Amino acid sequence: MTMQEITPSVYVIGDIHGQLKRLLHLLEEAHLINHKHTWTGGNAILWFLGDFVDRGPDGIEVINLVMRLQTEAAAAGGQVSSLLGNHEMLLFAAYRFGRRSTGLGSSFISRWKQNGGNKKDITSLTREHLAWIAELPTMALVADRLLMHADNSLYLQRGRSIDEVNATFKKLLRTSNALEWEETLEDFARRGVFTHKPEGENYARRFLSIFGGKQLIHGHTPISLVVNAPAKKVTEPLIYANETCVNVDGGLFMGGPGFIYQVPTGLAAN
Ligand SMILES: [Mn+2]
Repeated sequence: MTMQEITPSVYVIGDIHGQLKRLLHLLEEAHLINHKHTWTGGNAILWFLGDFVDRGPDGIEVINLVMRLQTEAAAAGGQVSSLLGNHEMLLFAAYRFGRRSTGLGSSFISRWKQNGGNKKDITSLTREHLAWIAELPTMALVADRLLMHADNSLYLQRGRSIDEVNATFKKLLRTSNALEWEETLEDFARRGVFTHKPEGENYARRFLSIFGGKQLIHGHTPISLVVNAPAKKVTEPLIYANETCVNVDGGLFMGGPGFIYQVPTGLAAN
């Protein structure tokens, strides 16, 4: 057996925001599912970077699909995993705290609505979904890539290793500390920390030296907004900050066709 046969392919996909049809199309195109939407990816590894819900029509259906594919992929020797996005937290908080306000800003429900909250998502949210969301990691190291939802500095403030950051978020998702929730939602919404030159690259390198990995892969910020092009034209990731960062947010909610990024084997940036 050659290395190629035993090394599974690694795929990463960014923010879906309720665009179930487009996600199904992309997964079929990549031969990760068949026309019956069953996992056909074999031992492939597929990572979602979070933000399944809000801004689009079928957020919970997207989560249902991912949960099912997770089981099917595992049975086939593959893997489907996901990070926690800020929109999963927004929905979770709207469900948990409702009209409550901490005094810092608007209520959790209005914050969620302002960020594209879809009533259909909150009414079809079950305890199983909430339990699944509460277990999602916030960061992961996969094939020498540091995966995180957002191009945002909050991770650094919440731990000094991937395990620490993940533990901090899991703990928060179990608590009813509304103020802490609100502060985290506020922080999590920020973006663009790796974009500015030359500080962006230095910042990315700091992330990689602290958390590990040769390159950082994130979503959260539609590529079309960064490059100032229509989302419809975005069909590939944006590699930037001297190849230390890869943005995979295709801006599906803005009408982008989206894409699945197959992580190149071998080392990318250094
Ligand atoms: Mn996001």
